[in-house]
Amino acid sequence: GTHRPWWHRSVVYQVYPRSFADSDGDGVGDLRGITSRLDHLAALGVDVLWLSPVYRSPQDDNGYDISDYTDVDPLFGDLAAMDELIAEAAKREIGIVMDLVVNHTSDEHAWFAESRSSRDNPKRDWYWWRPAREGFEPGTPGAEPTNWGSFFSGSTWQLDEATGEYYLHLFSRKQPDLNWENPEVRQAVYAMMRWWLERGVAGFRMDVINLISKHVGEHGELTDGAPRADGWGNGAPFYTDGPRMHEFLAEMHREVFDPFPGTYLTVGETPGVTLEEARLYTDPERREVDMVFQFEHMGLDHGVLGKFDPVPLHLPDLKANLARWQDGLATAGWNALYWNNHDQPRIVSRWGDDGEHRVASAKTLGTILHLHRGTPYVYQGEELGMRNAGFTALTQYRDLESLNVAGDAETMGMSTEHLLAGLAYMSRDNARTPVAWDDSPNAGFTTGTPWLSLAPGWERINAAAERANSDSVFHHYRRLVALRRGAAAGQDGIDDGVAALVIDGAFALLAPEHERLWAFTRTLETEGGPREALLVVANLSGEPLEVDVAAELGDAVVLEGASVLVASHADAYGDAAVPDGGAHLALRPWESVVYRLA
Ligand code: ISL
Repeated sequence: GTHRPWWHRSVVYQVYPRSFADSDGDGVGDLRGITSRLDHLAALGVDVLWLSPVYRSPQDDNGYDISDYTDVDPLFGDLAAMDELIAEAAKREIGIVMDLVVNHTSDEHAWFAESRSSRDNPKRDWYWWRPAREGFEPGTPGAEPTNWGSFFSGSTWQLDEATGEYYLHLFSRKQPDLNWENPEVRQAVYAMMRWWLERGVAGFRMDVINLISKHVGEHGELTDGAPRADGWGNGAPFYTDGPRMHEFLAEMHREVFDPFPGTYLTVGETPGVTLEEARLYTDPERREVDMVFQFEHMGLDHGVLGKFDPVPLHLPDLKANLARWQDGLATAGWNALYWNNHDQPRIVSRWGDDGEHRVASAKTLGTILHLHRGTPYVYQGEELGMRNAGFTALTQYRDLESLNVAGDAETMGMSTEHLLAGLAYMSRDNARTPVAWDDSPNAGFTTGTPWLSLAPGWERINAAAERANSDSVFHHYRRLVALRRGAAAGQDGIDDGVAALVIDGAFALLAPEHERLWAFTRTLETEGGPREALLVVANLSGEPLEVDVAAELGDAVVLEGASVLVASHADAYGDAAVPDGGAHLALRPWESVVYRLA
C-alpha cells in the first residue's frame, strides 16, 4: 500500500543487557554500557534496539521475572540512565523497543505479595490459585491441580503453605502466571505500557504473549495433558493461542496504542504458534500486533527428548518451513525473521560451520535471512560471527533452564555425556556469553570478572577486529542492513529499487529438495515498467557445489547480464561473476551470491 509502516524497512538489533557492555566493573552489563556502545549499532545501520528486560527483578531468570515494571534494576542502572539511553539512541535515529513480560511477574512483585497473603485478598484472583487435586493431601505427589510440566522442569504448580493452595507458573516457581481473565490485571498492564510510551519508547517485544489466555472451563477447570519425556504432562494445548487471545490483543491495541499519535513496533513472542494463528495476530486490519516470532524452524533439530537431544538439520525442512511462512503471510500479516536471540544457540555453531568456514557460513546464513520478506532481527554478536560458549562442565552454566534440566537427565535416560553434549549445542548460555569488543582483558566487556565466561576465540572474534576488516561478517551485515534501508543510495549498486525488492518482492523458493543448495527469487512487477528480480543462491555445505542453472533453478532464471549485489566472498563482486553466459554456477564451500537480474 502507499502507507508503508516504518518498520517494514527496519532491522532490529537485540541487546541482552547483562552481556552487552559493563560500565561499572561489576561483571554485569548495564544501561550506561549500552549507551557507550550505541555507535556500534549506528555503524551497523540498524534503526531499532530491542532491549531485553532491565526492570527491577530478583534475576531468577535474568530479568524475565519482574518485581517492578516502572523501575530499573540497580544492577543495570536507574531511570535516569534509561532516559539517557532513549535520548542518545534517538540522536542516532534508533528507537528503543522494550521487552514486555506480562504472562507472569516475579513472586516478589507487590501484586503477588498481596495475592498470596490470604484467600480473600482483593488481588487473590490476579494469579491462578487452585486447591489440591480432589482426594489428595496438598503437597503430596499427584496433588498438583493439573499434571502440567513447566518450561523449566518440574510441575507448573507450587504449593503456597500460607493459604494451602497452589499457584500456576508455566516458567520458574519465581514466575507466577498473571490471570488475564481478570480485567483489573489487564488494565494494570495497559497503564504500565502507556507509562513507557510516555517515556519515549518505540514499541514492545511481548514475551510469550500467546500464552496469556488459558483454556479454562466454566467452573475454572484446567485440563491434564499427555505425558512428556520427563514424566510431567504437556499442558501446551491448554495454554497456547487460547480462546481469548485475539480479544486481549485487540483490547490492548485500543487501550494502549490508539490513544497515542504515531506508530509503534509490536512483536509477539509466540512459542508454538501456528501459521494460521499468526496470520490473524498480524493482519493489520485486525489491529492486534505487527508481527510474531514463530518457533517451527527453531524446533527442526530437536530430538525425541526435546531440545537437549538434538538431531542434525535436514536442510529441505528448513527451506520449506521459511517458504511456507513467506507464502502464508504474503497477502496479510508480516514476518519477523530471526536465527538468534538470548534463548537460542549461536547460528554459526548450530547450522553453519564455526571452524574453518566460520566467516563464510556466518555471512551466508545472514544473507539468506535478510533476503527473506519480513523484519530481520540481529542478536548481539551475531554480526560478529560469535560462536557457542564451548562449555564442557555443568559448573560453567548459569541459566536455570540448563541447570534444572541436569536434574531431569536421569529420569529421561540421558547419560552425563549425552546431557553435556546437548547443553553444549543448545543451552541458552551459548547466546549469553559477553560480547567481545576488542582483544584487551575480558574482551573489553568489563574491568571486573564477567558473570559468565567469554566464548573462546574472542581475541580474534571481536568488534574491533571485525570493524577494521572490510571483508568481515560485520561489514557483510552492514551491507545487508543497507540493502533494506535503501541507505547509501547510489553506492555499491544499492538504490531504492533494491530496497523495494528486498522489502516487498514476491518470494519463490527454487530447488526445494536440494540438500545443500538454498536458492530463491524475489520479484516485483512494476506498473508499466520492467519486471525486477533478485536471485539468491547459497551453498550450505563445506563442499564445492556446481549448479546447472536451467536444470536446477528453472528456465525462468536468466543469469545473463546479472550483476552481483551481495557476495560472501570479496572476489565475487564485479563482472566476472557470471561466467559462460550464466549456464552454470560454481559455488565454493559456504559461498552465497545475491544477483540483481537484468
Ligand atoms: O528457550 C526456551 C526454553 O526451552 C523457550 O521455550 C523459551 O522459554 C520460550 O521461548 C519463552 O521465552 C521467553 O520467556 C521466558 C524467558 O525465560 C525467555 O528468556 C524469554 O525469551 C520466560 O519469561
